[in-house]
Amino acid sequence: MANERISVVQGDITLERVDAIVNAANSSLLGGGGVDGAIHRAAGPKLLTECRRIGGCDTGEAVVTGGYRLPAKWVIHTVGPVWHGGGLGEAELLTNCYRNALRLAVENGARTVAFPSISTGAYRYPVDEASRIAIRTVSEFLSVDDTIEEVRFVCFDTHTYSAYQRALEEHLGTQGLPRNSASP
Ligand code: AR6
Repeated sequence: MANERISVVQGDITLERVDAIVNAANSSLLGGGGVDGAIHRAAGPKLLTECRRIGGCDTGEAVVTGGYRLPAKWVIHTVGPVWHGGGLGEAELLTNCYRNALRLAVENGARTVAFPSISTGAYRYPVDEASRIAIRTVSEFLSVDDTIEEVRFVCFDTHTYSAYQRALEEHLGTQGLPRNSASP
């Protein structure tokens, strides 16, 4: 079941022991604040060197680098959309971020992947909407992929954590499948 491979936790993504963590980067790939800054600090300077070599990444796209000093073997950098009110294709771009990041995870053989809440910090995407897109897109991806064993949403603060939990519960509800329900 795709949904049983999705979990929501509260914490710092740089500490996650998964094959790949996803970075909410900007299109320069040269680092920044928020989760991007935390990932670069924890990975060490060689991450920036590799990002510089790649040269940049468009909104909605994703690129992969090594994880260097991180517990994760890979960092998948994706660039979320800046929220401008929803009329500039933000939902589609955010969907592309999750899809393209997971596609790269599969191509590199990652079996466990951790995501932060892309675009809901400095880029101001409303977290209720962003969390629904994140859960739905990952669930759809996992329903046609059987190589990824776990996708973990790592939420930094309580507000974000609650939104993702709610989005996951709602998603399970729309599918009429209670989580971990026993078979009759
Ligand atoms: N672990 C998990 N989540 C975190 C961590 C962490 N260590 N630190 C922050 N968050 P943001 P964006 C959460 O702003 O909105 C950067 O400067 C944070 O609380 O990091 O996509 C880039 O360079 C929030 O819930 O990413 C770009 O310029 C979520 O991560 C720009 O910000 C995303 O917030 C990208 O903005």
